[in-house]
Amino acid sequence: MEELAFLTDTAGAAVLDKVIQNRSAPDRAYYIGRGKTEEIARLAELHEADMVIFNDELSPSQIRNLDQVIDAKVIDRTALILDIFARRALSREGKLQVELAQMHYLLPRLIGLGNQLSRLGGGIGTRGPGETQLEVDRRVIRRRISDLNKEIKTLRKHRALHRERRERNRCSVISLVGYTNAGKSTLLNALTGADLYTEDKLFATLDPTVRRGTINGNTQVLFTDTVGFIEKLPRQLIAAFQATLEELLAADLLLHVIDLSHPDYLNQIKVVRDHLSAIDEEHHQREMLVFNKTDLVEESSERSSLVREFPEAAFISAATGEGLSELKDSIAAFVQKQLWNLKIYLPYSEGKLYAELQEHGNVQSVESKPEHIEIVAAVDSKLAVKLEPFTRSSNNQSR
Ligand SMILES: Nc1nc2c(ncn2[C@@H]2O[C@H](COP(=O)(O)OP(=O)(O)OP(=O)(O)O)[C@@H](O)[C@H]2O)c(=O)[nH]1
Ligand SMILES: [Mg+2]
Repeated sequence: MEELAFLTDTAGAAVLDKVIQNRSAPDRAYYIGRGKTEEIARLAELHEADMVIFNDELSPSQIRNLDQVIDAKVIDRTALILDIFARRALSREGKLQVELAQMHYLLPRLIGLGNQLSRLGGGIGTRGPGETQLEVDRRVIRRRISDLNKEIKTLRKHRALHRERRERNRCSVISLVGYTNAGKSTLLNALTGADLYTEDKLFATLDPTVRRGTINGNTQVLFTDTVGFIEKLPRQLIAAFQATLEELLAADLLLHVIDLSHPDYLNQIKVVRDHLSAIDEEHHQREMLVFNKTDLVEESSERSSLVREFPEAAFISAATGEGLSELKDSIAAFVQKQLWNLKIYLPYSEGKLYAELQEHGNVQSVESKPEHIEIVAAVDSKLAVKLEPFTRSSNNQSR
């Protein structure tokens, strides 16, 4: 409920009152009990509230029934989050993805909405003979869904090209993931000197961002930042953002950023991990926990039990810079582990390979001997395969 209030605030509305009902199961007709519905109706009137927001997704008929008793607009958690996303989306793809989610949310809820569809700005086609307005509206929405899917697909193809180019550069990709407001964008800024938008509101970031960064002097990596997760993230949004999320998870390393100052951070870890598992079951192999906002909490016995439970985790403050250099060391160590450290005895005739090694290998030393060049380098597996014939000893540090 605290989070719902935060979401409401983020959407630009003021919270007047909160009502909680304990029930063993939601009521089919009203979600809450009939008596509670009347109580809320009276409260809404007393406060002159414009809106009543429920902290779960309501069925179309529940919204309709509640609407008849309560003299204020009734919306659910899903509609609220969709609204925030719609305000936050800046990129073309983000906007299309949010609209797609909105259309999927709207489709089963058209009954009883009457002519409200025009509110969405979607042009309603001419009514065919014998068709009800509802059928026309549904047809318009289905067509819009299919158009949106097509357009998103085209944009995605374009992005795949970017990805290829990135892969050719053989840069490790490190994605920041985590609960919304955990400090992902702040951390990206701290790691790369970027200037991303951060705010003490939910879903400040919606569009994926990539920034180049250098870890400990010579290791080039790409950092990506994108939308945060939340409990009960509307499935329409997950579906619409699926491809973006999959791409994000295709990273070499996932920095799971956690707001240590949030009272519910342990549950937030679980929520994020559940979302990640739904996209990629193997994600935990690449996950590194980063407990952020240490400046807001006192060193406590809780901290030492966290260290015991998550020995690999980093404790940082993206705001003050505390722990950042240790985090960078851990990232560098991880990236290094992805590479093969080779001692290469390269004949002088292999000029092309030598050039490739200089360009893409992390060359540590070069020594010219009469019969060959001795090179010590950390290379990725692709280059390691090519170098195989000229390698005598190699320590495979691959994960
Ligand atoms: N005190 C303190 N505040 C922080 C720290 N890191 C981030 N913040 C604040 O936490 C809020 C959220 O930070 P963001 O970087 O926008 O968080 P995010 O994870 O990108 O959030 P979304 O994009 O909304 O999902 C901002 O007000 C930041 O200034 C930190 O280490 N200490
Ligand atoms: Mg952000």
